[in-house]
Amino acid sequence: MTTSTEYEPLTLETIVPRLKLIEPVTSILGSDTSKWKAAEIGDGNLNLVFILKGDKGSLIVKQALPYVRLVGDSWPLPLTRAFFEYNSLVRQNSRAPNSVPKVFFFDKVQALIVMEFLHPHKILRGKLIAGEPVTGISEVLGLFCARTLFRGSDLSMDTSDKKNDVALFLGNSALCDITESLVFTDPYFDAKMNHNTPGLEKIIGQIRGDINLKVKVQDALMKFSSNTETLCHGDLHSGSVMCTTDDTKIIDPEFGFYGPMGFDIGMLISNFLMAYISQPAHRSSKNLVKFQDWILEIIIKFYEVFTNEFTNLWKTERNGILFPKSLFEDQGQSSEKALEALLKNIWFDALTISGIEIHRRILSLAHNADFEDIKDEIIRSRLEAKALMMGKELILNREAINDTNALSIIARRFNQGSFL
Ligand code: SR1
Ligand code: MG
Repeated sequence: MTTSTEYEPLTLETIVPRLKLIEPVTSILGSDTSKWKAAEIGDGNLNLVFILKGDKGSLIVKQALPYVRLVGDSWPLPLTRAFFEYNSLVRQNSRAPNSVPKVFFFDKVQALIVMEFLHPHKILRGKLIAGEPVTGISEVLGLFCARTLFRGSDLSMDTSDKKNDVALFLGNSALCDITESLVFTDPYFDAKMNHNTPGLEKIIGQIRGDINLKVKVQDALMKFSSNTETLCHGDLHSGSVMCTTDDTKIIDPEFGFYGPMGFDIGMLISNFLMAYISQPAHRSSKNLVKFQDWILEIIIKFYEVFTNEFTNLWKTERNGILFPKSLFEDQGQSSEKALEALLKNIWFDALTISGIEIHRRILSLAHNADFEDIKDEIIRSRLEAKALMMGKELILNREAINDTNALSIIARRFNQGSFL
């Protein structure tokens, strides 16, 4: 327990006295608290994040603030998001072992999670900007998505457990509200907190003026808000993945919610696509093509691993109420067509989400460093224009994009194109 029974944000001065009586903390750091050193390392949009080092080891202490850190206390946000992050981490750890940080301690009142310090891991987005490849990343991400999405759904879970969990996670409505506004709605009108690179106005006009596009985006929002297919990570962008040269972990599931299977997949793919399109601003021409090719290979391999593992789980762990073996295999009938149709739906949902995520990262409040770090506004707007147009294509013409090879061809086309 921390020393205070009422919520109080940690500071560099209070973190040691407040955590020194927590057994899991002392057993990892060592009991000589005079050796403990703390540093605040949070650079995300929402929370406080400290690293705490002792003579025996190190830990991460993450604490929710009662407001959105990016904006300040004018935008209150419930502390309960730490509870949902903790519960998501527990489920992800059992469904996709070794893919998320270990949790050592959770304090609901303090909205505080003590977890494994991933070292020498770096945020994937930074590595993509720096041109640093990661071995095995597609496998980890593909297995993580297949296992968490399949095992968190009615394909696998006991249906009353699933319904109770859906009810629990409905409480994370404030975080869903952020996604409903910032991701699905704000990019498509002149919302208050929006900002964009100068020069994009004509393209923004095209996007916001396209009724068909807005209808498709709202269809996707309807699925997001109403379709409780599975427990999604909820914010699976390249800032929620940490890597070394050969290890990958998934972090930060505070946006956890029950939603469509394609949501996490689409968000992840779009972050690789944005990394791909933004590369010319970060690489010399000598290394550019090779690294861009690597990013597209990652998308292809990730989705192949995802579908293979999802298929494997379909065959071996399909014990829920959906597509039961009693209706197919036990009748001597194949369930392959059902699987194929489900995977197709997931893919099309993912393409739509990819397009939307690209739009929001360039037009809404929270932008990506992939583009935001480009100092020259002319270069940035040219690259952002390619991404915005590609996003539009993914949303409007998804039926023509059958697989990741077709998606790569489209990415290459928009990378070559000029839209300003
Ligand atoms: C106000 S929060 C902005 C964004 O940061 C988080 O990582 C989510 O992506 C959210 O949309
Ligand atoms: Mg986050």
